[in-house]
Amino acid sequence: MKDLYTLPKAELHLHIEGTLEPELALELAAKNGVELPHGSVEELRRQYDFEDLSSFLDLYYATMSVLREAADFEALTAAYLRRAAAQGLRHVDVFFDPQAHVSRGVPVEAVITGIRTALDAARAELGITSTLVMCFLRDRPAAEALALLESLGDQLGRIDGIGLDSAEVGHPPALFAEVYDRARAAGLHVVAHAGEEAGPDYVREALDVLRVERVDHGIQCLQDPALVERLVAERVPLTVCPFSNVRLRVVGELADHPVLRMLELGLFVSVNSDDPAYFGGYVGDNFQGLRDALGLTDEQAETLARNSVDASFATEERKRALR
Ligand code: ES4
Ligand code: ZN
Repeated sequence: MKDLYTLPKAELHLHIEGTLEPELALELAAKNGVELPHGSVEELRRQYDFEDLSSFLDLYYATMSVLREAADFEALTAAYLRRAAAQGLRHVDVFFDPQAHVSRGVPVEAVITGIRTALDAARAELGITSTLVMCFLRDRPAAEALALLESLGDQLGRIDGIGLDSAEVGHPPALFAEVYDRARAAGLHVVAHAGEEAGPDYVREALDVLRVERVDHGIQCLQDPALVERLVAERVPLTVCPFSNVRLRVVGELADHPVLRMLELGLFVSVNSDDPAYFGGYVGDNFQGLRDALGLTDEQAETLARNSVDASFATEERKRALR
């Protein structure tokens, strides 16, 4: 059987703030004089029993308050990339949530500089290529997202795409139509979370109104056979996150996860870790979990890895090298 940890792959759905392990969170809290509600590694980890997306997001936003300056974002990203290399990752499209930092008084340039410095170093040091995708928080006003995008100035050239995340239900994609129009006009890649907790309508709206290139999660498409047929026909990539879905109770247990069924239906799926520090593992761990719970075959693993490269924002030259 193949070693799923050394199988070369790409990660397309990874929130860099979701890679903040308790040890680093506490170290940065002490350095920056930030008080966390949970004062030890054990106490922090005990909070990782989530009811749903919203209960996770509360802890996620609270814990990331320890990130204050560029060096913190660089340390966070560098630590992730070392783990990513050990999980067989050769390319990553990294998400970050600028509004969660700007709203605490951290300048967006500090966030981008920190993350980019580590991403650029990883190219030479770890052989990992990357792009950077700025996500907007859908539970904040679209006007705020638009204002942030418009205010980027020089920083716009340091990001490769935009995404849409945070609490999904009640915050449909169409609210962000103008933001996406501007981003596409600026030549940025466009993706959005849709069909994680909300239903097939959100997936359809992300495609029709935001004209996304990939759908993050998307697993609720299974409720709608006509939508599945369309996603197959249009070869729309779905960035599926098995551990995340189980931890956030979107799916009962890993043995019930539909990702292999989705593959058999002809959907263009990849396997991703979402917020690996919170959901029990990194991308190789997700692959291994699928083997243990669902009997993922070597052939299925190779298809998933190949899909991750093909659906990534790596250059065509890089994709060829990784196939
Ligand atoms: C997220 Cl799992 C998930 N869903 C939506 N938004 C997010 N931000 C970070 N993780
Ligand atoms: Zn996500």
